[in-house]
Amino acid sequence: MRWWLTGVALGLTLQAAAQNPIQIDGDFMDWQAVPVAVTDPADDVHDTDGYPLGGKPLYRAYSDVDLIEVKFAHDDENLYGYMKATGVIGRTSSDTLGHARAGRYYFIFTIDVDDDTVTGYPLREGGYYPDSRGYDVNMEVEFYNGGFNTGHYINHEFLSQYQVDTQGIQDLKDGIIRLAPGTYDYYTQWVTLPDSSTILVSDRGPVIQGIITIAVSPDGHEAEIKAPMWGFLETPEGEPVVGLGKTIVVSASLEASGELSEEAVKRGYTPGSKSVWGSDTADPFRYTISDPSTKVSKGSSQLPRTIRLDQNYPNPFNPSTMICFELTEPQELTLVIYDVAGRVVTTIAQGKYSPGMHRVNWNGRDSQGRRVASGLYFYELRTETHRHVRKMIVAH
Ligand SMILES: [Ca+2]
Ligand SMILES: [Ca+2]
Ligand SMILES: [Ca+2]
Ligand SMILES: [Ca+2]
Repeated sequence: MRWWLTGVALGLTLQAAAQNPIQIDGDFMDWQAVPVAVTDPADDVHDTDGYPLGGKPLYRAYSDVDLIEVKFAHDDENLYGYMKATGVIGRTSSDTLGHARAGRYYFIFTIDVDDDTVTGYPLREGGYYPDSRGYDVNMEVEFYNGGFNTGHYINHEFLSQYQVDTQGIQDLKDGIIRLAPGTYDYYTQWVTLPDSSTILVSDRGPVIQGIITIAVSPDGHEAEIKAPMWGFLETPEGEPVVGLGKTIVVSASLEASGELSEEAVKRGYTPGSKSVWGSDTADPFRYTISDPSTKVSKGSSQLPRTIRLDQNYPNPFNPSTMICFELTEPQELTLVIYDVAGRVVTTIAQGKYSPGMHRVNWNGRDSQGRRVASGLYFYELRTETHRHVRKMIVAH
């Protein structure tokens, strides 16, 4: 797989082609070539909930959530996040280890996917009081009761619990997210499984290993997360919510219940007995999920939009579906179907195509003529300068 890194601004100069992709393995050599996205002061952890009106929240002595450095990267399919903390990332009290209660710890990347402060919710944390606005979705990991609990996605674009329970739940079943104004309090939270199904989850739920993975360094100070972009689902128009070519704004936070914190010790609490919530957020940064194919070509950032690839119809489908694309100039291209593991299933179009709209039918069979299994597939339209990928679902 090819591999790209992008800094905080647009442009070709920020691409550093690393030799190896990030591995979620608890080893951090793979992050050395990735530029620091943002640094954060040490010892600036604050009370998660207590906001005197217009004032700064209360200080907390809590090194485990004291964020000091953030990095961010991507490849064709995934977003990768890195955080460094003064203390131990993911440490929680555990009732199975004799603590009085089970603690919680959150490793959070909050994303404004449309770079628009009207959609999404405000974050009232960090060094940028009073508000940083516009966050639509999260990719995050919850640690609970001494260990990993879930790596989940969150959509914060609801204005009432009623809206969550009706539209939100239905949208999740349909695999879509609407970009809309939201609040911190109302959200859907889900784990995506490798077969592309989603499970609605809530905090402290059962341990579910979905497609988001995390690894913490042996000393606990560093952690790396991988979140496949397709797990953020699609807009009602069939566009990926998070995808190649988009510019997003990212905010990194650590937050935890703090039964084992220095603050709890300072207050004389019995170890693991009481919550002393604390969180730390770094300044948000803008990040372009550079489309690799537009980057390798010369002067590509100035290229006109020459190709459009539409959502297949019908979708989900059985047994066949139509894929439409439009060219504004003659193009040499391939249209290839991949399975979720990235294996080529079949090539359904190849050669030189004239300007205009083209329709290609796929009969749901691989290159050997065998009917493919139900599930998620990708179709990729590739030319010398562009590459577009969309998802589709075969449902027998
Ligand atoms: Ca690694
Ligand atoms: Ca900090
Ligand atoms: Ca937004
Ligand atoms: Ca901070």
